[in-house]
Amino acid sequence: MKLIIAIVNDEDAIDVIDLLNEKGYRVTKLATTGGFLKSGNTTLMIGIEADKVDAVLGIIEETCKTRHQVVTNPSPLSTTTGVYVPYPVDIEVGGATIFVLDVDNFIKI
Ligand code: 2BA
Repeated sequence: MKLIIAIVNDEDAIDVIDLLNEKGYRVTKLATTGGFLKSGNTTLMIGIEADKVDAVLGIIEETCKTRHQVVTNPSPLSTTTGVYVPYPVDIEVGGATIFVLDVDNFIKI
């Protein structure tokens, strides 16, 4: 048994969940927040048999798209005055960040 933990963009979450459900995979959706951007993303937990991992990763890959996001960081204008001005930085947010964990016990009561 494996547990896939996939952090995906909010905008892709519904599509990937729908597709996973259509193919018979069960999913738990968590509303999460990225530590760097401090903005919302979605974490999916998917428990599956080991031989289904590649199929699930394929569905995530085909659904979740990489995006560019511009964040505004404060930049020191002068170290002596301590004045900060914002400047835009382009960052690439991945289609999905995925952890595949081994699960020893899967219990349903
Ligand atoms: P955030 O932490 O909000 O990060 C969003 C994007 O900001 C990252 O995209 C990366 O491009 C950039 N970024 C993050 N930390 C950075 C840093 N210290 N310096 C410069 N740029 C940085 P992704 O790497 O695709 O990550 C998307 C989201 O996946 C992250 O949102 C976080 O919620 C999660 N994540 C990524 N790697 C993780 C890890 N190793 N452990 C736990 N969560 C992770």
